Amino acid sequence: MKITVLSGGVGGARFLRGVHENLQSRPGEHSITAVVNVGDDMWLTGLRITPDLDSIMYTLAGVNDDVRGWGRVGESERVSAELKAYGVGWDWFTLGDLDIGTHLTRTSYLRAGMPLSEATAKISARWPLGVTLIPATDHEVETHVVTADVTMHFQEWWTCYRAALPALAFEYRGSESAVAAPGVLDAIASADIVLLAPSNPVVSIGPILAIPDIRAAVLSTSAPVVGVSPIIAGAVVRGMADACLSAIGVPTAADAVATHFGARSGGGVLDGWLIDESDAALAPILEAAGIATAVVPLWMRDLPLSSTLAGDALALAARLHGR
Ligand code: FO1
Repeated sequence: MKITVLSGGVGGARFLRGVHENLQSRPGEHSITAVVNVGDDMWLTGLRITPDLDSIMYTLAGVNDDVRGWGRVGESERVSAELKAYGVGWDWFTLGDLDIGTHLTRTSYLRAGMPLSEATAKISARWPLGVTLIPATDHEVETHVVTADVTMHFQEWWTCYRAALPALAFEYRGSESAVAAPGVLDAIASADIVLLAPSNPVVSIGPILAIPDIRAAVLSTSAPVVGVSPIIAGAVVRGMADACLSAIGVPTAADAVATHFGARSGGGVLDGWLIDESDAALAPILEAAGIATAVVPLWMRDLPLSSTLAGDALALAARLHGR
């Protein structure tokens, strides 16, 4: 089976680990490709930082700091202390020493003229991830947040202000002229199943679908497109998606996010959507909107639960494939 997953960082990484674990237990050949958000990316102290690609890579490699949710386990911050002493970088955004090794490697490849997708393939080859990581685009399409007084990089809004400054809008800068990275369109067109990870709909999945040829590929793929709600019982699972959703006028509810993505039969991207048992009452609304719905436990508290959730998503897709 060929699975393609559109994914952000932390929630997406856990889901991808579940997809990989679930396929391990199935007979036959399988491949998983993650099309990863680059909207969080930025240049910092001369280094190109790609948080979502790194969260997924570290998680699948088993070296992620699962307590903090990002960066490397067993990290030290000696270089970061020196950067602070020199007054460079963002003192509220800590680059760990091991993490800087990744950023230096990536930046050396980029400086040598290599596109991000090629640099990512070389860096992620260090570990047997079992998933091919491709950035959505090789263009630097960075998400910026418009607030009442200033427009800032997403990372500053998210990490420095903890999304507490009301966001008026989100800008995916340069998305309209960006193109999919090599391998992305084929991964979507030739997939048996396309999954939307339970990532932030606005700042993780949104920037991916804002790349015109990626959205077109999702709309036209013969594979069923199934998403997993990042909202359970009207609340975000982690992160601050509610602050993002309210900014674009979408209620923080499992059905509202699905209808925001839209049913493919109505020009949207979804054929199916997974919601938590606590949201079971929303299923008829979604079915009426043309989005087939599965009501299953969505909490990914451990790897077995993540694998079960992945299996539920694949089962809904299989049911739809027959359509
Ligand atoms: N998040 C924080 O809350 N504080 C940090 O200092 C921080 C540093 C950091 C460094 C590298 C990296 O890849 C991620 C980092 N993050 C940090 C998390 C980051 O904000 C998130 O991974 C995503 O960008 C938001 O979804």
